[in-house]
Amino acid sequence: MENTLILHSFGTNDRSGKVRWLAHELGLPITEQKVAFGAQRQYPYRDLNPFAAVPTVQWRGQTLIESEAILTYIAEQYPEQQLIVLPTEPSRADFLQWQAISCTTLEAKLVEYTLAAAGILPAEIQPLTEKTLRFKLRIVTERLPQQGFLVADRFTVADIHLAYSLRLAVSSKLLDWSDVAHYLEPLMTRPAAQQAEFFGSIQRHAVPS
Ligand SMILES: N[C@@H](CCC(=O)N[C@@H](CS)C(=O)NCC(=O)O)C(=O)O
Repeated sequence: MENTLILHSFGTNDRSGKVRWLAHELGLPITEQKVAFGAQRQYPYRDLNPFAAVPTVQWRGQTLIESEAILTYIAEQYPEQQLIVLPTEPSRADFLQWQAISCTTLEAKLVEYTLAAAGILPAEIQPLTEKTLRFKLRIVTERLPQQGFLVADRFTVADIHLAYSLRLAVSSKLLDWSDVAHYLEPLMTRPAAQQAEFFGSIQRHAVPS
């Protein structure tokens, strides 16, 4: 199909989940190409993504890498869906700021912390990053909206990026579920998030005991 997005990923929990969620929001057909762990460092995969990481997307004749850029680029192709905040909108600065907090300030450190906890990366990473992460996550939770979305009174890709980091923070016990439930629960009910199985790793937190 012309609009089918080919998504290279390890599974549902890596950053490809953000692309998968967006694709479902937009109703884009997805063809999944699973990458065995380790194969991302080999050819032919590195012909697609020289940086040896997932996600990689093939879409409309282009190869796209870097999840933040992928989400922005795809969302921009559907301006009527208003999934990004435009330079002409009053909330533009807030939108860029939340994206940067999620993708730059939090995400890489959280992924490393989680992988260290799982024994995939050296255990020393955890004590080196924990204090900073706990501090920054506390500031984020203080700034979360009491209800609704991060910016512009609508769902945007900034919510997808932050939800990815918050999900990692909850599953690695850097945050309590109660700190973020009011923000994440409405996102978890979105059909596209459920189709993408985005919150699978923390679903049990949302089920009342
Ligand atoms: N900034 C990149 C990071 C990509 C990244 O590091 N992906 C991880 C999975 S979430 C990966 O492929 N790790 C394998 C490796 O580093 O060898 C993005 O947002 O796409």
